[in-house]
Amino acid sequence: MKAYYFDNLPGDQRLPHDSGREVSASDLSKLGILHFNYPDVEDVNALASSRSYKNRDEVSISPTTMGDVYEEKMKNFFHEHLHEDEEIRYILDGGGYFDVRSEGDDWVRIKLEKYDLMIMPAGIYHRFTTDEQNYTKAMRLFKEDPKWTPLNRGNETDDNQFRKEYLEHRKS
Ligand code: KMT
Ligand code: NI
Repeated sequence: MKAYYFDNLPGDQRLPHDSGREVSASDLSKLGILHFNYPDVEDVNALASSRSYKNRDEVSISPTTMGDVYEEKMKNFFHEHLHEDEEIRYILDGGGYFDVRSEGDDWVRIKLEKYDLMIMPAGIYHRFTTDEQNYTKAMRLFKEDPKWTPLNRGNETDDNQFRKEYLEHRKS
């Protein structure tokens, strides 16, 4: 895992876009994001049960596994959105970037590699892209039934109850 401010320069979303300004793990925790590196899946299982996660699935995101819909999926994942649930993502193979909004509404890019696990709070604005490998195999963990419909950012999401709770929580 490595986190830094996105450079906001035009160009392929899969390139690093590293501004050179690093973001520390403690800055990430202020945004409500936690990160672990778990080469042993038993650690993932233990975390899931300690946080009462009951469901999981696996996705393989690449042109080989997705064919024609890959590029379209990439556009959707990269559209800024929030979810009404906390999300756990565990990278099984390949890698990718999650961009999350900082307190000042700048993009912070989080580079995830094999065995990285990230917990993202409900209500945080984010987007996702594969990196130059064009391959992300990830486990997605859900507390209950998968409810990971992306809500694209707009006036309505600014008023969303989970968004408001997230901002309240971030203040404290
Ligand atoms: C998200 O919330 O945008 C995703 O879960 C992306 C795919 S999982 C690596
Ligand atoms: Ni998302």
